[in-house]
Amino acid sequence: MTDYYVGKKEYFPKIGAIKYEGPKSANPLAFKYYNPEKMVGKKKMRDHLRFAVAYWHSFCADGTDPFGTVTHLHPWVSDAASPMEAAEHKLDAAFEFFTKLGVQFYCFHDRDMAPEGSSPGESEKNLFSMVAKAKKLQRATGVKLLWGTANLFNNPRYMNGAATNPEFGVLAIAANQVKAAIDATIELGGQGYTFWGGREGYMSLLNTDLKKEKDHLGRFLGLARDYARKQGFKGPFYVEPKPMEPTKHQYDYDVETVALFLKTYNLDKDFKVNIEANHAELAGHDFFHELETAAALGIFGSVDANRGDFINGWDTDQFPLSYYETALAMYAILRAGGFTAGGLNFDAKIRRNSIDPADLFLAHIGGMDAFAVGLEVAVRIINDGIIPGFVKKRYASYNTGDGAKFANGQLSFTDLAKLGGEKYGRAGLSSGKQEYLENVFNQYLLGL
Ligand code: XLS
Ligand code: CA
Ligand code: CA
Repeated sequence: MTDYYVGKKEYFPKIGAIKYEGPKSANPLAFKYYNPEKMVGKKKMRDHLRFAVAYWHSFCADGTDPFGTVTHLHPWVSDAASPMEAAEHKLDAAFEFFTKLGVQFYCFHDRDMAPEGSSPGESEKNLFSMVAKAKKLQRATGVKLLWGTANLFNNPRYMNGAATNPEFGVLAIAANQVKAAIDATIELGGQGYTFWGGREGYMSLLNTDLKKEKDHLGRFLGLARDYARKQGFKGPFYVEPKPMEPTKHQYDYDVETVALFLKTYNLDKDFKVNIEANHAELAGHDFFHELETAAALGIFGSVDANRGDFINGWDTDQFPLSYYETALAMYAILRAGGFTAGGLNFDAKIRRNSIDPADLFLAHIGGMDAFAVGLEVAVRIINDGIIPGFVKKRYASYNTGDGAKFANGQLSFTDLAKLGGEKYGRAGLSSGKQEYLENVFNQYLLGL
């Protein structure tokens, strides 16, 4: 009896189920901090973190970069006689990996799971034949779909955009593709559905009617939502902010921009954000900023857990490793109420020269351990109340007296000005205590 799935062939034969062995373990293929069954507060670690594997990076990407060809020679591709057979083998390999790693969820694009056919109808047929297999594997293993999405960026027809394409025909084909991806997500019990506007943006404003494109995108998302709701889909829709790449400027630039877009097109009741750490950095923010902003605007949904590189400014999609970053992230996520339908999806890839089968495991183990540490640090910070208490106290003047009247909307601007002129001459001279708080935060990293 094994506690993992193996199809007709074992794709990671030298690796068994990854277990928690504790911080002193020297076994690289073991968790040092992620102990799925451990209770942290009222929930098990696994239920706080809701880890997902990204199908595209882990099973489709082959190490190709702009300067070189394939370095990851996946056995699930090389042992197949046709693209559909490769897709089936890939699904077997993926479920073997999910269950050996012990994650509860995965995420996919339609084209990750099944190859595109020569017509929209054939593509849909391919997709649904793979969805049937995925459904069986989900049932057999208990692994669930965190979210599904459509790849509206790879095919050359999307070079000028999908829902923002100047040509109506492309928008219609995109709708056909999204409809099938939504149907597939529903069929697989997906907990959410994501839109990432890969090519929804512009390369030059000289050839772009920006207002028209945004209007079309808003209408497209509204129609897709209405369709999904009609089919009984109850989960959240996510827009995933990214400021640039592949376009010079993407319409879903950052959380704040997406929030305004959602409000403008009446999408804000059904849509939330899927925040990716690396995209936050590309937007000139940090991960913590984007999470806090989403929480403040009531649109926090899910997370693509990864990181960029300190010294270069592109989407390197590396696995998250910094305890400081994961602690800040979990501090924001827990205070936003934690995950409901969302989770931590490792939208991250191993490097081009990481070619051992074990490397994919090692990368995920590192990311899962980093978030387990972040979770425990954040829980301690919240429970002790020193940092949140400081912030609360900092705003205490709005809880009573004149400040409370202002907060409750009981003061006119003239009232305010009068108070300012007569009563508060000495206000404002108090330290923000940033260095103190940063030091306290650091202390928690090693277990205050
Ligand atoms: C690309 C995006 C993409 C989305 C899903 O940069 O991160 O992978 O997460 O379409
Ligand atoms: Ca992403
Ligand atoms: Ca990315």
